[in-house]
Amino acid sequence: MPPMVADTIYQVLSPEGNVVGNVPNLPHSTLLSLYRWMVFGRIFSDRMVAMQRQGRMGTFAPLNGQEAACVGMAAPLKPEDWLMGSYRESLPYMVKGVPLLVQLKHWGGYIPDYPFEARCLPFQIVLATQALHCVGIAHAIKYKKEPHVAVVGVGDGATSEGDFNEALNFAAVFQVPAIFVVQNNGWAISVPRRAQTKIDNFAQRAAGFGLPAQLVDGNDILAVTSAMTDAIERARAGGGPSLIEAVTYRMAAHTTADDPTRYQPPEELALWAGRDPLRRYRKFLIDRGVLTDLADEQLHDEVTAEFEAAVAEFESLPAQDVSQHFDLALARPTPQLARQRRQLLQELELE
Ligand SMILES: Cc1ncc(C[n+]2csc(CCOP(=O)(O)OP(=O)(O)O)c2C)c(N)n1
Ligand SMILES: [Mg+2]
Repeated sequence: MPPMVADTIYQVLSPEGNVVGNVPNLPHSTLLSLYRWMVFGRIFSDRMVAMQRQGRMGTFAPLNGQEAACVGMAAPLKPEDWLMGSYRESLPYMVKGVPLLVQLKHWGGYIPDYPFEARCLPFQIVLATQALHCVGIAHAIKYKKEPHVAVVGVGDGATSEGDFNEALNFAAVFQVPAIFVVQNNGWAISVPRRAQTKIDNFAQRAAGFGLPAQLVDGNDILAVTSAMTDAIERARAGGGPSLIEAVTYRMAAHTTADDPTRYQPPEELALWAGRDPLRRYRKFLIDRGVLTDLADEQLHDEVTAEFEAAVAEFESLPAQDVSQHFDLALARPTPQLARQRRQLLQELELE
């Protein structure tokens, strides 16, 4: 079990891609699959931003720089496990089984049709609420004596929300199989990480609630995967909840509606560029003979083709009936909602 107060950062690969910790015993196919998902995440994020700029996509929250934390939090889960997240967790969702087309639809303004089999709730915009949903689901898993776990991803800023702290307390008191993953990406829009807490790191929060916690290098896919695997196995075996802080960095804008050059120091960006999660893992795979330059090129081509095929499908969909955004929200709409519905339909000349 990890210590109650986390103060050392767990790392398997150095930023240069050298082995500095215990390499998890994973078959080559799994090592490659982790890499493929990370490459997919980078291409997905870059292409989504480009599409938004071209007017082909809605507002999007990029995940550049966070690929290791995103893939590592989801890859060790089994199909029956649950995963909850925010707008920053679209990549973990796809790793868990939410189709790319569903993510394109969600970001593109369609009512998202998440398949139940993926066991992901539509990602939350209201910060930290997903932590309570996760604990509720974990409580149900425990009540039904199922051998599953529920994982939730939240940001560093979301840890300041009451919902997050209530969720930690409930999870610890009821010893439910929940795992909290804090993706500490340095920023909550323009608010720096140091403005969120007076203590050294977010993992230390857990001790006050009676949860074990682990601080991991969130740009090191092997460290995140190992820490998650331990936490999941422990929770599955009845060992209770835990928290993992993945220390990473947002290498892009908060969303396509943000201009980070107004607040993000260029030297900080340069420092983190040297800690790129993809580059370091690629070097490890090449050193181990798991990947070659040629295979990497092919993989990039395959992933790009996969993305473009889904985009073609997305762009051939009939337009979303926007009245559904209102009609599916409340059984009896408030007067304000009814007014907004009318106004939107008039503006779009649909009424
Ligand atoms: C309850 C609530 N308050 C405020 C907001 C507005 N808001 C959207 S994103 C964001 C910053 C969140 O930062 P963090 O939790 O670190 O996640 P990140 O965006 O960095 O992944 C804020 C304040 C919101 N969505 N929900
Ligand atoms: Mg953040």
